[in-house]
Amino acid sequence: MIPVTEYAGRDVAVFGLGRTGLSAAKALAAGGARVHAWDDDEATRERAAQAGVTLSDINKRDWQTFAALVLSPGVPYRYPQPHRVVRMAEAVGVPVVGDMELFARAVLALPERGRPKVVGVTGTNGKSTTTALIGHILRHAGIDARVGGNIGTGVLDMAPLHANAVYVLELSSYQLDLAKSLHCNVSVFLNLSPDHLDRHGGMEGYRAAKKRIFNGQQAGDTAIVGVDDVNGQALAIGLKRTPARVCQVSSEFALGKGVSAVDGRLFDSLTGKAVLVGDLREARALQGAHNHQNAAAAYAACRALGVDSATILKGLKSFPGLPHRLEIVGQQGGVTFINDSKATNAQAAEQALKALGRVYWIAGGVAKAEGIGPLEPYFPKVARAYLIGEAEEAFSRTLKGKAPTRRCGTLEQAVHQAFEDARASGEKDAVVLLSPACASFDQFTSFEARGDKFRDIVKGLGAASPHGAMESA
Ligand code: UMA
Repeated sequence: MIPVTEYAGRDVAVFGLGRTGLSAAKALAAGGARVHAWDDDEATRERAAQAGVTLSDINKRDWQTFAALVLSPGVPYRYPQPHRVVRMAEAVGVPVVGDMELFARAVLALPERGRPKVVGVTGTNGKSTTTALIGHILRHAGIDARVGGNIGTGVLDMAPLHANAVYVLELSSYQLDLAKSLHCNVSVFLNLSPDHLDRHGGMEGYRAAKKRIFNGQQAGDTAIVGVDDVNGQALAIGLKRTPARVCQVSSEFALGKGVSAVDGRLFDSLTGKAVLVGDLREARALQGAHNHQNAAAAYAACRALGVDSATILKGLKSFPGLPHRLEIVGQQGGVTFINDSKATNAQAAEQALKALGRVYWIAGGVAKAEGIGPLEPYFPKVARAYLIGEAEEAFSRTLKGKAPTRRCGTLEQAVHQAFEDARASGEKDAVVLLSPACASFDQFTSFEARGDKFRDIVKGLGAASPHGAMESA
């Protein structure tokens, strides 16, 4: 845990008692603050109390007594409308901050040479993989790298600050909105496409939140920008006046200056002279152009931290990958099952459809505004789509006449039917892909729960099958 001493002896409201709120409450209490923790959900409050957090109904408190409100990222800050507690805080001038802000200030409070290095990673897609990949390479290089943030560990739950450590943080737009003092020695911006627009009042607000990752950067820092999409390209041009060194990365273009990974061949042209580093197609867990851009960004970040090219290449090749991202969860009777549950929007599902050949595709859940229309170029690869959840009807309309569909309702039904069809097809190397292009909340508590369920159902197929046990991967 990273104790937060800034509010020692003062009253602080903590709202939202998921991973962020619980870790913030404990870190503040450890630093000597009087914590007033609350959540709208009763069961969550009970769990927090069992975890040792002191509850206090902040709706009934005099807000003038609070030094700050620590808000969880999942609680609406500005849009669609500020949560009640935000309005209560702002009405009396209580600052609203996030856990990343508390972390940022704890770092800044240290003498300069006692500060750890901070690497921030953001983007609409690929940020978890890139964050984990940077952490993996740094550890491989013998560096004390700690990985956390949006990837699943509240930043204040991470190991205490240490001068020689590197904190590699995945940063969501929600977290960046509430982290005005964050200084990243290395900032990575991978890509931008519409997502979470309801929470940012539209695309401009979303873009502005993501761009905050570069605020606070100084001379000697590095700003890494993915330029495979127009938003990244515009951003790279707009960053001309930053004091940080700007490094472009791409899997589409052979850059004159930067890091490129066209067709998987990783080139370092950071000094303006292109040097072949290696072939990413040998990196098992980094298949597909999107992963090649993630790898190029991780390479640039680790170079900025002084790791040599050969060590980085070894780290890229030994990266085991992350669960729920193009994760092979089983193979049976010539059918491979791939769990890409993290694909909660069309852009993320596009990366899977692009990287794979013909697929028996399971999709659906709570659709994003763009639906699956943008995936039309990949519909010819779809042997059949197995639709689940709220999006069933809309997706089946989009696919009508373009790819065969089956409305399945549940994930369980979808997996069984896809398996049956894939096996009956007699195709060599048939693939059943869960890449939903949707949030999971209509049927699951999270994309992780959805992916875990997929893994369990696939395992169950093996047990039920007359062809013997599932080979797991
Ligand atoms: N709550 C209320 N009232 C509300 C809304 C929420 O009381 O109106 C309460 C809920 O009852 C719940 C708590 O707030 O108890 C939830 O807080 P939270 O949603 O911020 O969840 P945490 O568990 O703190 O997880 C957050 C991130 N979640 C979100 O941003 C939605 C996690 O990212 C992150 O791993 C974690 O902090 C640690 O940093 C998840 C995520 O889905 C993976 N992120 C989004 C994404 O990647 O697209 C941004």
